[in-house]
Amino acid sequence: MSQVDRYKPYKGAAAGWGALIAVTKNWLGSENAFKNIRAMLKTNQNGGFDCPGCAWGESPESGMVKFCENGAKAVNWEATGRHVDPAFFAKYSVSALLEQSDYWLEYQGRLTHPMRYDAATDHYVETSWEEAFALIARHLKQLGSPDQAEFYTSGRASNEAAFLYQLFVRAYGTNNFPDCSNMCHEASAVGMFESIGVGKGTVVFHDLEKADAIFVIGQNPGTNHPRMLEPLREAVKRGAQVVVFNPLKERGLERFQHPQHPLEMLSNGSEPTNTAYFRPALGGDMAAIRGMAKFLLAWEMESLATGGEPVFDRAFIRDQTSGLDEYLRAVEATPWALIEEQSGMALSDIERAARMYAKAKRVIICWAMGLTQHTHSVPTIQEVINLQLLRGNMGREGAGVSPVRGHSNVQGDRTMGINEIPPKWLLDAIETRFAFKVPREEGHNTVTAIKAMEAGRSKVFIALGGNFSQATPDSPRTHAALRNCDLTVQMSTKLNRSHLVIGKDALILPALGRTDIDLQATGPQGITVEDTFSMVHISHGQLRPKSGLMKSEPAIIAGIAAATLGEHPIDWHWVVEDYSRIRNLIADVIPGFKNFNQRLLNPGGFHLGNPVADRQWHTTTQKARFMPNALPEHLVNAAIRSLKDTPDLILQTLRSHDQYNTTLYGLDDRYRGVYGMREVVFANEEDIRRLGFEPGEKVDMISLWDDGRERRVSGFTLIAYDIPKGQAAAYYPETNPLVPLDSYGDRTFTPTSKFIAIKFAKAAQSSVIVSSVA
Ligand SMILES: Nc1nc2c(c(=O)[nH]1)N[C@H]1C(S)=C(S)[C@@H](COP(=O)(O)OP(=O)(O)OC[C@H]3O[C@@H](n4cnc5c(=O)[nH]c(N)nc54)[C@H](O)[C@@H]3O)O[C@H]1N2
Ligand SMILES: Nc1nc2c(c(=O)[nH]1)N[C@H]1C(S)=C(S)[C@@H](COP(=O)(O)OP(=O)(O)OC[C@H]3O[C@@H](n4cnc5c(=O)[nH]c(N)nc54)[C@H](O)[C@@H]3O)O[C@H]1N2
Ligand SMILES: [Mo]
Repeated sequence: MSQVDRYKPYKGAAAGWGALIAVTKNWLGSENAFKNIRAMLKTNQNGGFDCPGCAWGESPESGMVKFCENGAKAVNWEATGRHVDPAFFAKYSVSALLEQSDYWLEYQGRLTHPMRYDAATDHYVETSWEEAFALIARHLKQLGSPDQAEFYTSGRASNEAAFLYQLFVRAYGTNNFPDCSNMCHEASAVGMFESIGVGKGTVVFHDLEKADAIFVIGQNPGTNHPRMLEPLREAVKRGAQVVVFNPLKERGLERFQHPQHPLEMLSNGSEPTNTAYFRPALGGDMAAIRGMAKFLLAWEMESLATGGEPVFDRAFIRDQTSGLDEYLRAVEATPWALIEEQSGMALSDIERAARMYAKAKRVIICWAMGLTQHTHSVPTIQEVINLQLLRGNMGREGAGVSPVRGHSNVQGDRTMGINEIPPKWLLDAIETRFAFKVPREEGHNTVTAIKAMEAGRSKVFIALGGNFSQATPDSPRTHAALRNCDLTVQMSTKLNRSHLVIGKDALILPALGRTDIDLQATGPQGITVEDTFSMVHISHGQLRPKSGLMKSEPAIIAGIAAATLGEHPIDWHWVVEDYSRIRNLIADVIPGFKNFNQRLLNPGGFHLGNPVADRQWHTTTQKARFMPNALPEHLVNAAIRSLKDTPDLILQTLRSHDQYNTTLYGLDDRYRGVYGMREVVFANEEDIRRLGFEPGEKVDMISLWDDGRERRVSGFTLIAYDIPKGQAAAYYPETNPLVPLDSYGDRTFTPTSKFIAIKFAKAAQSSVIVSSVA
């Protein structure tokens, strides 16, 4: 295929025929077709397993088959017939594997045996579980302080695994919990907690069915939460208003079609009239929403003057909130010109959005990474909440905020105590329940963990899932930090680059996944997860594991804990014989989990409850707080920390349709019309020509950050795309070398992956894989 053939704009609707064809191809390509079709029918069903894809939840009563194209990919990817065993590692040295692409590595199949790195031969060799546990214990015990070890978690870990993990790590003596959510929804948690006293979404599935308007900001559900298309389509059908803020025209948000409705698929989806699509500048949402608030304020003043219909919910504001005056002063003080400049939107569009907002009695605002991966993400999210408070859209049916979570159990992991800044009540509860002391100091997040390893202050890195070396920013720097460790340990299902970018000693520990039958001493076990609506339910794997040597995550953690802690008040092996024993411990320590085991018998699980639903505000003022943040002074300066250079464009890094974070299922991005390639950069044709390039040409991208390091990726094909001027977009993780480690959100440490100031340069060499950066 020529470069030109590889880019063909997609005409269909999201979740239509293209999705069906893709699912079928995926099934047939998995080498396990028939078994997996049976498994798919059990996805998100009572008695079946929770989809290992995204954290979207379901209406508890809906009896439909609940999976989507990308859920099918996730299941098939895990349930592959291929495997990576000792013979594979005998064949390939680590250096040889480092030459392979990320796609190739994971494609090799499931990890089946515990393996230890042998530096003398540069190969992994088989080891026993006992030896592996003993090696970890030896390393951990010889550290000068427990704070010299890092314990990473990726959001697929079950509640049971996460709870045991944090319990072990705290018993060992540190709060170093770098976590994928540091790179994800951290800003939602920080911003919401301060404003309304909870760090999670305030709505449940049924609220989406009641809303008069749903705003979807900085999120691409057609790819990343496909099951969300169903309630969006329902909303459009019943005449509710759907409003999108996204600089890219994402297909799943333009046309609304039922993912599993054949008749509708024939019509190829209509573009309904009760939807609106606004295209802000990157990082411009706070200004846009401030502008909407400014319109609401003007209309409220008018109604006060004329005695007309109130615009604000005055009773709600009086009884439930604090800080209105100061907030309104901040709104008044924000100049219209600054709003226009930062939002990248015409004031007439902001006014139109404000009218749709004000017309709706019940509004839900959803968001994802387009809001959370910026310097000013916390004030942006607080501005979303401010807007909602003006009209009392909080703590009532059909209204609220929904930060749509990423990984299928990332929310549950936090609930279970994976938190580098642990709340006091959690530590107290652990000490009350168990006879040991836990550390009280704050631990490391993802960015500070990388810095500690880089400086040699941390020497052991242990990962419960994920792909730390590729998901994190500043790849060459992060890789050097990992290589600086004495020991790196990965509990994983599939081979990835984090098994190759390693410390002096390294272990691969093969873990069971969501689809696998998890057999322990008392029989097959279920694990639990919490979805984005705070529903907790149980999941039972359906497929026989590829090898008898794989262990479940709880069993691996118990093995490490027992070897490291020796004689201890917790009998680690006993609790994993029957996971209801772990759940009893959870019930004793974590609020909301009383009678945990019994409540799981309820089909669909149970809701954890949300104080906001009862208009209880666990904030410093005991009210919902208006937060009077100022707009950032200058978006671009913050991004490059210097006035010396002006960027050509601002780059956002995002997901294609064929990937799950660093896992690449394929090289296509169907809805954006890209086939068979990932090293592409989308830009506006006028920008491409203004900068002296042609569409189809290859370029290097260099990011601007004033610390004397060059950050460059090479050989990216320029695609002329429908994207606002001044912006570019390219896929993660290939562009992670461009994200400076020190460019992170205020108060969140979340890398600013959606706002990178870049320059283009003529391609220096043909394409480079992130991998070869050693
Ligand atoms: N199939 C699949 N599903 C997934 C994942 C996956 O990789 N594949 N990942 C999971 C995870 S961990 C997560 S966190 C979620 C991620 O879900 P998303 O947040 O949808 O993921 P991204 O691809 O990062 O998309 C960001 C979207 O925000 C827009 N955007 C970027 N910057 C801005 C901005 O400044 N303002 C506005 N208004 N919009 C902006 C982009 O154009 C894009 O549409 O998905 C989860 N589900
Ligand atoms: N530039 C840029 N960087 C980003 C982002 C971005 O938008 N742009 N997004 C960020 C976000 S939102 C997130 S959440 C992070 C994701 O960061 P991570 O969660 O660390 O990365 P994943 O790619 O999801 O991890 C994939 C690996 O997890 C392992 N795995 C899969 N399933 C299981 C399981 O059930 N058990 C175990 N033990 N292992 C399993 C497999 O070995 C697989 O290779 O990346 C962040 N990085
Ligand atoms: Mo995420």
